[in-house]
Amino acid sequence: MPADIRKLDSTDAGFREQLRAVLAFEANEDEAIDRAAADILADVKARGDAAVLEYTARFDNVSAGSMSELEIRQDALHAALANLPEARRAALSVAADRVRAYHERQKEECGSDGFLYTEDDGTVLGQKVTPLDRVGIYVPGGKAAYPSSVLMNAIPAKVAGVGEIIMVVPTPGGVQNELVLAAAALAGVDRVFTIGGAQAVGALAHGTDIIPQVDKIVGPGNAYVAAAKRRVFGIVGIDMIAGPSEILVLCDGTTDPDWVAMDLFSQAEHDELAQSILVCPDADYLARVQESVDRLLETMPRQDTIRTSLQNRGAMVRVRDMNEACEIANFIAPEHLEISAENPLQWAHRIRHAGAMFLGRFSSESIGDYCAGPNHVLPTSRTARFSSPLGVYDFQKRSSVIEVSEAGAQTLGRIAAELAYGEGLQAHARSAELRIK
Ligand code: HSO
Ligand code: ZN
Repeated sequence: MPADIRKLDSTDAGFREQLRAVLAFEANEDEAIDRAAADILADVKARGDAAVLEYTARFDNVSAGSMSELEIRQDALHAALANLPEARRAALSVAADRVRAYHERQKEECGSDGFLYTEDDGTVLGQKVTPLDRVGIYVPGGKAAYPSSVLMNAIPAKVAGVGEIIMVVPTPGGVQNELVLAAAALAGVDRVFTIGGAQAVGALAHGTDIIPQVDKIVGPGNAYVAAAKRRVFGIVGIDMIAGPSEILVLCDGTTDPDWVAMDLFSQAEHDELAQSILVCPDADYLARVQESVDRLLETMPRQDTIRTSLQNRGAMVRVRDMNEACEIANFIAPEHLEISAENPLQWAHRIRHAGAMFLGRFSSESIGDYCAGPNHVLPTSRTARFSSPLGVYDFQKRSSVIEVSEAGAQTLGRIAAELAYGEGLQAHARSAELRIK
């Protein structure tokens, strides 16, 4: 059965409206789910481990007498790594090394040592950068349990210098994902608990007798996890609430259509709401990609998910030229952007909004998903207009440093006092004035 992908043409009068309709996505902030998450959080806050154990028994069908039984110790994590088939272990460790190397470079380039400078009168100003003390990483269980995401979340935290990394991963029916545990070992995760859902988020946010309270929770999860993360934001930091994954391929019509079709599939197979869009100036080429889609789809184990995703949210857009393709990319601000073209750099210069850019026909998004090195946790749902990939900087914070010299206290003190009187704040004014000779 072929996939009926929507076709758009930028020369059509209603094009912008049609494009908006393709992009429209209602984040399902279901009230009932939010209510349920709130109740679970309150219960976990009040009753700690006992509540988490009860929910784990109810939702994951895993019974334990105490929370300590749900901790997977370091030796078990390392055994999972050692027991992997050789090729899998080698691939995972190359991926981990490359992700680490990239984030180490990121740490250097982002000036993570902060800065200090001295003014003429001896006043010193600066910024101190400090890694977070303790971070929680949520790893989904079941269908969307991705070992690669363990690497992508834990390694930048480690590189940033986070003191302790606590991972939670539900194990429905008690089934552990060995590759997830192996990835935790490689990434240097400190402790792992087999809990999930809103109860795990609550445990990390509030702390229990056994589970340490963290300062920030990162990682994707289902609607309950997302609702819980939203609710604990402020008590702890959170990363982002990720929407379905997206790819936008800009193609000049010179790439093998099968390659492009498979790139669209690679996103579509994630879930039925994932979005794959192809933009190209050549109508014949689009038709050839559609042929590839129809032929290759039959060969895919996840063809039902791919077909539904392509039919629901996919599109092929014919544009006037590659300049217009770039303009559309900036409007869409996709999570992943492939520029599958000759001389991709000439187009990349025009791109302002994209979570990650894959340049040239050899740069498949899938390589970026696993092992290129940059992070695969990226802004979705057009948030690349204002946010960035997960990185070392998400696991650090900054403090301002101010050391006013005696001479500085004279000049700055007068300015501060003047402004304080203007605001009617006497104590502020006097505090500055007392230091003036
Ligand atoms: N494309 C996903 C990441 C992923 N792909 C994990 C495979 N495993 C979101 O960027
Ligand atoms: Zn992927």
